[in-house]
Amino acid sequence: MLNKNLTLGEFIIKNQSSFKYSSGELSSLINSIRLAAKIVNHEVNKAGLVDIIGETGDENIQSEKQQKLDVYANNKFIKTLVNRNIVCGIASEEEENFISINSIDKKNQNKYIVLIDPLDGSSNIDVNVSVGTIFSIYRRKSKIGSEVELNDFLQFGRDQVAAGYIIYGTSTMLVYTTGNGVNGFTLNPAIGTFYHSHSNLSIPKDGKIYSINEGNYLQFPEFVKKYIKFCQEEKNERPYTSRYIGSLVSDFHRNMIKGGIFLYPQTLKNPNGKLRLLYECNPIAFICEQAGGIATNGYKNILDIEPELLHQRTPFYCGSEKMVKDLQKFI
Ligand code: AHM
Ligand code: MG
Repeated sequence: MLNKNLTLGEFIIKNQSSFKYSSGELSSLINSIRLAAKIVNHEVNKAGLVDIIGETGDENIQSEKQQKLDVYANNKFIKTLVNRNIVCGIASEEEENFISINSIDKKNQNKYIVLIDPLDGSSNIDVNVSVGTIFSIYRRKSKIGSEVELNDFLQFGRDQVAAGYIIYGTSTMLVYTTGNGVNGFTLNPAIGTFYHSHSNLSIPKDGKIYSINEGNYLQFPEFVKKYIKFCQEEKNERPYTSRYIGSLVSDFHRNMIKGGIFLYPQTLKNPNGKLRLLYECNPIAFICEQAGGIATNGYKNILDIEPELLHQRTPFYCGSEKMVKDLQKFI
């Protein structure tokens, strides 16, 4: 039952025993993410007032222009997790290589690693449109106490222990799953506390919204073009409408609440798709599945893709079960 007076901190303590591997470590880790999220939220909200919008002049490993807030959020999440000594390794969209905390703290005995997109949809920052943070948590595969290895990060999405996102929108929300349903918490900015606002979130089985960057239409594979036409045709009273923010967290969040499908296909420019498997698609796919939806690359469930690269990309289709199945009929 939803109790809107319950804080995220209280919820984590209350549900600790239902976590798959309950030692308190995962709870502390989610608490650290909560803290960093509040700090980043404070900065995102000041954008426009302080000198934090715009580009840094540098590019990240994906040859994308880094925004000042990208860098700020990346530093805050990494510093919070390192300083609180709560993980053994971190991989980030903004870092070429993963970080092994054991190189910093030789006594590190932690078993979790985190993959994070610290500020997703950052092209929206300068124009006051919602952005988000996406995170994915795994148990390490290598021996506790040793340096983490690439293989600790290249795990199937299916093996995630927890995943979540923060949406810096009209209100700021933290949504996460530990494989036991999806819960959402809304920040009361006056007192800096997240409250349990959404219990056991579920995606409607069918929806009306399709979300895709139609500016790339000519580059889409045939089945995606056909699906878009299917959504646009008037016959059979198909009442579809298009909504696209260009911020994965926001587009997914809306579709999860209202019912819909999000599509980011391969294009000529990005033949493997644009979105990154490990810290964008896998966590969203885990949440999507936990909420009753489907996430696929068109041929394979996202959570069953074997990763080969830290910054691997994939085509991504996710959302309401019926809509994803309708799309797959055109393949
Ligand atoms: P980013 O990680 O560089 O911010 O890029 C990811 C974002 C997603 O949030 C969004 O779904 C997509 O890029 C939008 O891309 P496009 O502008 O090509 O439609
Ligand atoms: Mg991103």
